[in-house]
Amino acid sequence: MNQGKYYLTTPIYYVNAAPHIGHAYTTIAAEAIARIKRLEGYEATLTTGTDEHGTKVERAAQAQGKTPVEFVDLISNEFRAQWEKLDIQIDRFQRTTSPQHARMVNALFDACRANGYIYKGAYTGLYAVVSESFVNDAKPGDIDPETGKPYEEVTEENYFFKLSAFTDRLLAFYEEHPDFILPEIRRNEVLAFVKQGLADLSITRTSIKWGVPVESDPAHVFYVWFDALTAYMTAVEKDDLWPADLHLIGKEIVRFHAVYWPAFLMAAGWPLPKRVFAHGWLLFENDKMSKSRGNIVRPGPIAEVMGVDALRYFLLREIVFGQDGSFSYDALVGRYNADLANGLGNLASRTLAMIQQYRGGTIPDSRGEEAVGKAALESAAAAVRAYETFDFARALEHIWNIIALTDKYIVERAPWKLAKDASDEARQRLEDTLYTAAESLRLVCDLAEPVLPHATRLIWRQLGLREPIDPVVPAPSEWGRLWGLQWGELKGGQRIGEVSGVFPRLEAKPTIQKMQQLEEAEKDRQAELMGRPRRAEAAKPAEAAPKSASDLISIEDFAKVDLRVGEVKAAEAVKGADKLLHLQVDIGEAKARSIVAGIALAYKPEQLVGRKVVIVANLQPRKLRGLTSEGMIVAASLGDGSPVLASFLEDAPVGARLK
Ligand code: ME8
Repeated sequence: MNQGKYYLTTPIYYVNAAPHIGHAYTTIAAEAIARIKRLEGYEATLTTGTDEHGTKVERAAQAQGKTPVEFVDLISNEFRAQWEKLDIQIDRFQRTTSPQHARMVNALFDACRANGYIYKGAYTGLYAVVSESFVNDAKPGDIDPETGKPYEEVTEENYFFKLSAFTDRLLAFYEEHPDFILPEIRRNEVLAFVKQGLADLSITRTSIKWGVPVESDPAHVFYVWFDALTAYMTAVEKDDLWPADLHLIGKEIVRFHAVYWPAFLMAAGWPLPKRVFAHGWLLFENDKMSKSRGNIVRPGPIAEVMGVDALRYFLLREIVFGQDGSFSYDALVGRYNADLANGLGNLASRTLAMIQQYRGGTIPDSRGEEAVGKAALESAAAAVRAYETFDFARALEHIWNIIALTDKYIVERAPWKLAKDASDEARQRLEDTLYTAAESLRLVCDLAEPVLPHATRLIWRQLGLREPIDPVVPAPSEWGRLWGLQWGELKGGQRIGEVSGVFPRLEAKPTIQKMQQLEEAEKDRQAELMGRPRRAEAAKPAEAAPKSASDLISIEDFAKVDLRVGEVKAAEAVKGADKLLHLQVDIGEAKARSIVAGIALAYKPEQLVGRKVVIVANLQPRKLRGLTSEGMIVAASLGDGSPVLASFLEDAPVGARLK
């Protein structure tokens, strides 16, 4: 029954943020797919890892007084430890700083170069001097917030990849492999992007130090994606598992996986991965959860309070795989109580308790109720089909349908009444009923195992099945037997194990409070790990106050700054600039001032309208992103750079001057 290998990957996560629930989402889904594939008879191998190069990492290390190596070791270990804590079974953990990886990246480069797809050229871009890096999303004339001056245009020599040569070959490839990019909406996006024609890609830098050196030209290091994507191959170099059967990723990196990566491999003449599946985003309060937005939830506290399986179930049941979905604590506890406590947990405890009570803990010798068996197997087959397309939510719906129909059947049969009837017929009906309930429970556990690996093992043991045991958990050589999906596999006469509850009901309020408390502690711990000050310390002044007389200014100097009370009349996001908001601020003049402020990560536009703020009203106007900014909004800058707007305890009239 061995179907051969199945190699799948998660993204190789950046070490510029500690792991959060968004990373856990992909990793849990990938691990569940690995389990599904094992049940289908494949020898599945799952790779995850950490993407550890680049300027941002170098700077983060520097800010902490650490070498890049010390810093990346720390954060990479944090990822590895997180997956261990969540008991996610990872087969390979690939770091981009490993020596084998450097060899693999160079091998890919050399192969592309030998085939004529690499050339040296000049790369010109806007350069941020302080961070020593090119700024990808700036336009000429944009101001570098770190210097207050426009970004400089800098040209450096880079190696380029001839991506332009692959437009037609990629389109032909997508045509021949309609399932290469899933879901379809992502495929259409990629097709539209490639059809516009592709520009060549700069794949090395001389301005960056922290990267994989180009062996044949060590002044250069490889630039992020050429380095990171290759990690998928490094991880399995020794096992001969390439090409990957599946790259599971978030939708924001589909272009790198579905355009650049196959083009690099085509250029090298190496085999291409078989599929890229891009899932949606986990949203929190309707916003993408991300480190830069700071609206992150960590998986650890949820697993600690509600259990790992509750977290897995919520993520895979609540969010349609491929679409965006929201995380909320209320929905998490709601799902848990409705589906796990009242659903699976209740079916397990009532079934096992009845077998204990009415049959002294022995599974009755019966084939069970054929009609229930038939309906259950139909749902089971539908669940397996849904799993095959990674539609976890649908699969779980079908599995829970088996629970519902079994619950209904138990209520109709009323075994508690049958137990009081001494007739042979009632006795037989009771045996059939108990067997049916137990067999349904066994089937549900077989099907739910990829999502609920811990609870299902617990229930199997309570059903008296050893672990691993046929027919429930086949040995690796028998993988694939399981989803033959039979009815009547439980053996009559078998003793059940010790019965204990799975998924006890949880009271929402204290459960949520507990998770939120742990979340705060975890946030602090991670902040410390990442070298950012804790929130309480973040208020410390970033720079020391001036000490010598020559550092002091006169009152006249201060009077030159025209500070005014203003009221925000309108606020909106600035397209293409994550950090900027465009405000209209009334300072008592005929017309409201147009002000572009770098506060979008800390404030939502709707929070600002109607709010009183302090404005520097006599700054020279300047252009930002094509918008004129006629003033500056005053804010305290916390240690991590996040702003807190200046405001008044008492009401201050619009236009009043601060002196
Ligand atoms: O992009 N919702 O790494 P990264 C869902 N190093 N998934 C989320 C998420 C959210 N809110 N936030 C993160 C990189 N993810 C590169 C990858 S691969 C060769 C290099 C998950 O640390 C999702 O899988 O920014 C997303 O694609 C990935 O984390 C981004 O991780």
